[in-house]
Amino acid sequence: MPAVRAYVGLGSNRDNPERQVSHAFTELTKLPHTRLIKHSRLYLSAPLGPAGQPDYVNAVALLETALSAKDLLKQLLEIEHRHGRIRTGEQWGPRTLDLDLLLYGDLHYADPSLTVPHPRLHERAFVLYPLAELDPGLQIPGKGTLQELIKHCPKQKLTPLPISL
Ligand code: A4P
Ligand code: MG
Repeated sequence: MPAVRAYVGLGSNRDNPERQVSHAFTELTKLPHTRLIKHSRLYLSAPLGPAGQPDYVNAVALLETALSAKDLLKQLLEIEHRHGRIRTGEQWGPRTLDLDLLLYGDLHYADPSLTVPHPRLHERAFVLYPLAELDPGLQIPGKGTLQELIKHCPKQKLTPLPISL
């Protein structure tokens, strides 16, 4: 089966976020018909959304997968579930683990159950900078070059965390 390069955004701001994200990397290595090629550093980022929630830890992973985009997203939602993610209904509220399918090859597709590129990717420093760490020359289908998006992205507090051994 031909493999597609897919980028996954990881975010957590509850229950030891660094550990949640690191553990999620391990889970990504276990997905069927999928390889974790590399991941960015972990970043501490100011929350977008309701005030009063803790800072997030964010990162991006690059996968090579033979799963369809829908099957891959299903697997990602299952990992979220295993991390104790409970959807409270509060939009952009705090979460133990959020996995977003940012890009799936050059697929450009919009449906409520799956939209790629992720619809808010271009306005989020916590997604764009880790993506640039992995692939600075990336083209975002329907949105332009990653470097252009970074130039126009709203400023946000974003600090790489030291790599723990
Ligand atoms: N869905 C459709 N397309 C996708 C996709 N490309 N990736 C559907 C993931 N899911 C996708 O997701 C709702 C439904 O969207 C899923 O069932 C799936 O079928 P959700 O995770 O319950 O919704 P959500 O994450 O609460 O809402 P939303 O609007 O997706 O939030 P985001 O965009 O994920 O943002 N601030 C900082 N600093 N760092 C963060 O990581 N994250 C958020 C959440 C807000 N503020 C943040 C951060
Ligand atoms: Mg989400």
